[in-house]
This record gives sequence, structure tokens and C-alpha cells, in this order.
Amino acid sequence: MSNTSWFNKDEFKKNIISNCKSLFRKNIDEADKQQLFQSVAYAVKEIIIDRWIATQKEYAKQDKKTVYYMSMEFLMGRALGNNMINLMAYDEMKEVLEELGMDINVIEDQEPDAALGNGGLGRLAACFLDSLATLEYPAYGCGIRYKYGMFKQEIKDGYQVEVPDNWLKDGNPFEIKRSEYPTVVKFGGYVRSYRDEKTGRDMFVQEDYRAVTAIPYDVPVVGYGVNTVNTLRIWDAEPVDTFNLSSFDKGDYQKAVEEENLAKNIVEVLYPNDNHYAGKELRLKQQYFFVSASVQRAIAQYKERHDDVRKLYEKVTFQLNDTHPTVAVAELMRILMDEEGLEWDEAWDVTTKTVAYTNHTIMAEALEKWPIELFSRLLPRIYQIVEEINRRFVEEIKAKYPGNQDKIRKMAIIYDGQVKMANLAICAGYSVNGVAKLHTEILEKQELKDFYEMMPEKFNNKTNGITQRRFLLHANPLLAAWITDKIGDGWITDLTQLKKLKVYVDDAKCQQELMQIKYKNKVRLAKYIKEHNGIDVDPNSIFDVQVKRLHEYKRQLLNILHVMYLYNEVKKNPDMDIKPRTFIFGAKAAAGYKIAKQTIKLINSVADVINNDASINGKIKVVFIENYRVSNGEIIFAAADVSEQISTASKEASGTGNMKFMLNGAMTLGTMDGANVEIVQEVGIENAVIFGLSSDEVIRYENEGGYDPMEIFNNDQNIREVLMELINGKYSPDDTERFRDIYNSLLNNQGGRRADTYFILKDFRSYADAQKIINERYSDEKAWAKSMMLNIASAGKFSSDRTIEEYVHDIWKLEKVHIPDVK
Ligand code: BZD
Repeated sequence: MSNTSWFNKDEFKKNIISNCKSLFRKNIDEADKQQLFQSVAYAVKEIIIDRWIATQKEYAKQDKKTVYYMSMEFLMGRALGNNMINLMAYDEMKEVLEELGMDINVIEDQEPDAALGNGGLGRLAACFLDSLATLEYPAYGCGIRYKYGMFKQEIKDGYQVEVPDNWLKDGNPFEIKRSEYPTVVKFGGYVRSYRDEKTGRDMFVQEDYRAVTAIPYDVPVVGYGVNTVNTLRIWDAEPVDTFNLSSFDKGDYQKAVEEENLAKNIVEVLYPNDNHYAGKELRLKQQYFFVSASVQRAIAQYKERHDDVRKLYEKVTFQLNDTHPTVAVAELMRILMDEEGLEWDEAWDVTTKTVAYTNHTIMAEALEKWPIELFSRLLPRIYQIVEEINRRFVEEIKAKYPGNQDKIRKMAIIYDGQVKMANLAICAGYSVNGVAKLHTEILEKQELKDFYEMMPEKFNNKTNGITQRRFLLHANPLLAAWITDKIGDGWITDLTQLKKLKVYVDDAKCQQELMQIKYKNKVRLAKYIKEHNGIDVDPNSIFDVQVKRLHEYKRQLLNILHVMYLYNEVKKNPDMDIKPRTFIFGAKAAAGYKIAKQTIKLINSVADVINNDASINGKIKVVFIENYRVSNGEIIFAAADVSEQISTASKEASGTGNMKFMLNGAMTLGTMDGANVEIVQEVGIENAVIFGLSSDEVIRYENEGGYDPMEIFNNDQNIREVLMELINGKYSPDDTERFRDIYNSLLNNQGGRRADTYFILKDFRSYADAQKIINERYSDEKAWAKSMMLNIASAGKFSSDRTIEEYVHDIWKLEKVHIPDVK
């Protein structure tokens, strides 16, 4: 591994000063904080650039296979601190900033999060890029340069208000516009076909289309402790021709206006829905836009060095991050046939060796099913190709299962007037993976059973992971330093080394040190909460945290209903022996998700009542942290004692927040869902608190019925009391109807939806018991510290480095490319 002898303090300092002058015509003592951030960022970029050039040169020279990670979302968060960390120069740079009179935390705080993603799926893509670069694998991230990322959340009067995230307003110092690679993407029109008399081939030409020019912006992805700098390539859209106002041709004028609008709209904003398919035309445009541009570029690059596209798969692999980029299958077929002149069978052979698919959900409402009308109108040639893929696939199904119409109904790509993207991805992909053991099992045994039976060899599991560089080294410097002091710094690139901490778990001094670090991190979070929410929280209380997107299946409602219950208990027994607890929530709700937004209001309303009740002596506090995102997440994970991972079993494909908490020493309070199962396996059931229905039980109730929440309501007095408080004005004195929808969702079947779809009442008692166990365990400080250390020591498996090595070994078959030192 390289050291930091390359780092020249004076030069770095000089660069910051001169950047400030040339960018802002200011000396640094005159610059504002944002200008200082920019000046520092450009100085860091200067160091990155030479390695970036060297990396791309070495890749061209060695010509090894490259993975293109295709994703609608890359939730990168902030780049500056992470780049400093991965350059292994964080402390040195921090010193330089100090000498210049700057506080590194203040400088880092000026950077807007690159929030080009909703949640887990987008953040996973970002962690993967970090690991790929660190492990020296040739890789591109391919995505969209949304002008507006995930909205900023403001809480007004307890309600979520969405504010546009104009993250590019001050410019992005790290990106580079690549005007030399404009790539045209075509929409609409019709397909004219004719026979080429010379070759005898059928030709297909898209006519009367609307086009946009895709312009790539490259963002560097710095590997830790290596010279590798990979590229995240995100596409902007521009009109094909500059608007020609002098045109007298009405058709051209109309077309020019339409193309101008198309370009403007296509990259305007990230859809803020997670795990929900809305079927919007613009969304499909976005998908085809970045997929077409990325695939075209990848093939163009391949052809610079190779002349036989039949062997594309030897150098290129496309990983589809969920079904969102699945049009890549047909786009690759189109290019291979219509532009490269391959026959169908040849093109299909290449495509099915090049494309692989990752599934991230079993939630039915997330499945992408485009209406044929929309799909074929927007992408006429692509639709023709999908039709032919489907025709052939249905033939295959028929041959394998003669007379079995049910198989066709479930597996066909086009059925019932819809194009089913998952079916296309599975049919064409050479690999289909789930993101945690349990999730992959459910795919194989339930959701994708028919596909698994027909092509079991494609299916595999890749349990998710997170990067320890961001979520420990950067997020929790105190803990990182403590660990390094104990076991050396090998964990930064080999997280399994954390298990060496196990020898210290019974060491009283180590336990104390760890509790001290947690305490300091809680003070840091308390300060953040005070500054941003104006609420005082006690760092001596248990920090019980649930931060993630707001979704019914994630059951924030279960959490807050339990808080309401606990409050009732404390009111009834003022002497009750409970450790003071701070329940911390952070969550964005999709803008149109009514019941999710009501849940946010409920949490804030409960917070208002409880936090202002002096009679409970601060035993319970409730805090809703506004605008949860990657950057404040880093502060939150470091400070958590309890990690709430309480999804309805079978619904959370993996979860990755669970891993971030564990790595920072929080105890998991969770269901046997997603990667929680593997967390428990690693740390031991005695070092987590598990409750609730199993996924088998949930699935059985869903298939066979037999669950009646009203029975629980009628028989459990405490639960009934809490539910009545939803509609008796206790938390909504000005409007007793405010939480009626929530109440109804728990007790009434409505419009084909079962009452209590997510088994909140069913799991309530066992959750309350689990919460009691947390309370008891925390009272034994030594035992808690030991558990905390064991959680950290057992987190090694959950590095995205491990995940990426598995993808490389089982799916992508990449080789490392070592980048030599630059200077
Ligand atoms: O992907 C999430 C799953 O819900 C998590 O269980 C899992 O850990 C992560 C990573 O594998 N899925 C999403 O985050 N999905 C989305 O954000 C999304 C966005 C747009 C459309 C559909 C889903």
C-alpha cells in the first residue's frame, strides 16, 4: 500500500490560496465558507487528476474486462472528506486547513450531498464504486446527472415539506464535462423496414423521431490507498441542434421546440419513490436515455481496440441495478443487429453473456410493468426487439412445459398488455442475484419460483455490504482510531480483521473506552439535534434510532405506537424503572405517499406531547431528525445504541443501514428479515434482540389468511388504548380525524387491502417485550459494552469489499489492474 510521502503540504496550501484567487478574486481571509470549500476541493481534485489519467491510461494498455454498473441512482453523499480519506491524506490535509485558519468540519459541511438516489439501492451503488476502486477493478458507474436530486425535507408544523435540491447551484468541483463524447438518443417516431438488396438483410430505421444529445460528466471515484481512480459517468441532456428560430418550416419549428423540452425535462429531477412503480412516461425516457448513451459509449470504446463485437462479453459486462436499466437488453440487441450487422442469434449470444441483473425487492407494487402502448410509442424499435425476445422465450416455455398456460402467464415478458421488465432481465441476464441470503431464498422458492425451476444456474446470492471507509473511518474517527490502536489499520481494506477485537471483549478498560467513545459521539449528535431541531437530548439516555426511508413495510408505525404505549405505562407507574430513552427517527416519505406522510406527522405529534410533559422526568424523548441523508447519517450511526430494523419479515430485501449501525457498535433490535438474519448469525443471537413473525409465518398468513387484527384489538387492552389515542385527539386535539387513515389501515380491510397488511398488531407484543430486554440489558453497562464490542468485531462480513469480491468471482470475472505511482 502506498504511504503519504507523496503529499506536499506547501504545494497543497499554495494551491488552495491560488484557487481562491483565480476562482473568486479573493484572498482566503476574504472568502466565504462556500468559496473556501471550493478552493479546497479544487486543490484535492488536482491531486486526484494525475491518478485518474494514469488509471485510464493503464486500463487502455492492459485492456482487461470492465464492469459497467448501470444504475438510475448513485447516492454518493459528500465527496471532499471521502476523497481526502481515500487518498490517505485526511489528517495531513486537516492540518494544512488548520494552518490556514479553517476548520475541516466546517469546510466539509459546505458541500451539498450528491443525493442522486432514494435510499438503499442508490447508496449500495455508491459503496460498490468505492470498493471497486479500492480493490483495483476496472469499473464505470453509469447514471444520470439529475439537475435536482432527492428533495430536501423540511418539517413545518410537524408535516414534511419537500424543497427542491438544487445541488449544482455553486457548481460541482469534482466533475468534468466530457463535451467530446456527445451521444444521440432517439425517442418515438416509427420504424421503417426494408430489405437491403445487396446483402439480403432486413433493415430497420427509426424515422420521424425526437432526439436528445447525451453529454457525459465524469466524477472521480478514488480508491483507498491505491492509485486507482475509477469513473462515475453521469449523463446530462442537451437539445440536438441549437434552436433555429429563423426556421420557417413549421414542422421543424415544432420539432425543435419539442426536442428542446425533451432535453430539459429528461434529467430535471430524480423520482423520489422508493420501492414503488408509478408508470410515468418521463421515467421510461430517463431509463432509455442513460442506458442508450452508456451502452453506445461502451461499445464505441470497445471498438477502439477490437473489431469483433461478437466477443464483446470478453471485455464488457453490464450489471443492472434492479430492473430500472433493463432496456439495456434490447438496446444492446439493437446496436449489435441494426448498427453492427449481427444476426439475431449472434446478437442474442452476445447479449446473454454480457448482461446480469440484481433484484432488490419482492414488493409487488415495485415491479415495473410498462403498458405496451406507452412503451412501443416511446421506443418503437426497442419494442419490436422485446416482442421478438418474448416470442422466442414463450416458444421455449411451451417446449419445456407443453400445455401449461400458467407458466406463460407468469413468465412471459409481454402479457396482459404490459411489458414486464423483471421477466426480460431474467430471461436475458446470465446472472440473477438477490441481495441477502433470505431474500435470494424467497426469490427462488416464491417470487421467481418458475424462473428458478427453468434456469436454476442463473440464480445466486450476493449479500449486500457497506464501505467501512465512509461509514467508520470517516463517520466515526474516534472509534476508528481506537480500533487501529488495538489491532492496526488493516481493517480499512480488510474488514474481517475486526474479529481480532474479540480478545478485548472482557477487558474492563476497553469496555470503558468504548462506552466513552459512544458517549462522545452521542454528544456530537445531541449538538447536531440542538442546532438543527432545537431539542435538548440527554447523551446519557439510550439512543434508539430508526433512520431509513419511510415505508409501511419498514414499520416506523410499530416503533411510534410502542412509544405511545411506553408513555402510557410510565404515566400509569411514575416510579417505573426504565433507563431514559431517546427515540430518534429520520425518514423521507415519497411526496405522494399519504399514509407515510401521516406517519411523519404522527411521530412529530407524539414528540410534541411527550417532550413537553415534565411529569415523566425526561424518561422518554422523541426526536424526528429533519432531512435524513448520507451526511447526517454518518453522525447518526456513530451515536446509536439501538438499531431499529423492524420490517415485516420477508419484506426488506437486505437493508444496509443495519450494517452501518452494527459496524458502529449499535445493538440490532430487529426481525428475522433481510440481512438481519446474517447479522445475528455473525454476532450471535445473544448480542441482538430479535422478535416477531418469521418470513415463513408472514408468507403463510398472506397466502392462507387466518390473521385478524381486530381480535388483537379486542383482546389486548394496551393495544386498544394506543389505537384509540389515534382517533381521540390525544395527539391531534385540533383535529381528531387526522390519524384516522392510520387507524383504519390497522383495523379495516379496504379496497382489496387486508387490514394491518404489515402485521404491526401481530408483532406488537413481542416487540414490546424485545424493548424491555433492551432496557434490562442496557442497565448492565459492562455486558452492554461487551455486546457492543462483539457487534463491531463481528461486522467484518458486511464490507462491500467482500460483496464486490463475490460479484467479481462469481459473476463478472474481472482481473485487477494495478496502477503504478504517478510521481
Ligand atoms: O435496496 C433497497 C431495499 O429495499 C433494501 O432492502 C436493500 O438493502 C437495498 C440495497 O439492495 N431498495 C431500494 O432502495 N429501492 C429503491 O430505492 C427504489 C428506487 C426506485 C424505484 C424502486 C426502488
